[in-house]
Amino acid sequence: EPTMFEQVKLSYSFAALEPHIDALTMETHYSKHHATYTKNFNAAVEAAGLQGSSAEQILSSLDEVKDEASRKALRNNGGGYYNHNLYFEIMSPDKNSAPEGKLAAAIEKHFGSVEALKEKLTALAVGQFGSGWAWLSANKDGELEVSASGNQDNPLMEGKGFVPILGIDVWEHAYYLKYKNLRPDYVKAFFEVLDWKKVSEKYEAVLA
Ligand code: MN3
Repeated sequence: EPTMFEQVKLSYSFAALEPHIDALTMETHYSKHHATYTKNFNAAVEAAGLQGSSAEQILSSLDEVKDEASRKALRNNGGGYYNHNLYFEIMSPDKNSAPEGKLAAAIEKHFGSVEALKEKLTALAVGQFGSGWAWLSANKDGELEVSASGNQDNPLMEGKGFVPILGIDVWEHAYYLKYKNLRPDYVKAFFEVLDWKKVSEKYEAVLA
């Protein structure tokens, strides 16, 4: 039996991020949307014979998948699987509200301040037309980059060696129940539950 990709286990309850992210949105997002991406990714990986590869490997080398339908299934569902694992991992009810260690220094170097970075990420998240994500990514040299992408695409797929360490889901399913059309209010709320300690750990893992 090959190892299957699994959803990250939540370290908090669905209601724990209230009032910023409501419990019903969290439950639906995790138990329905993310669960479906994960199930379909596993099926696509098996169909493509890629068992044994990591999600990072698969998403970084989609060009090597010659069958178009297979490549599309891996891209959409693999992105959905990977992106949501990151998203759910970097939120927390604990108030870890500032970057730590090497990440704190890198943010100051690349963006000037955490506030300036948050402004850039907010502009990208709010400005992303339709469904997609805003990202903070890092490479092995410690460089940081912000970007946005449509659908379930992510920086791994660009093949430039940048790994996402912070992702803001701006699909309507991430916020519509509570915030309706007010995406800027959701993005503001996201930063209230963003666990910078986790993001700092992710940064150091990319460097390692
Ligand atoms: Mn989502």
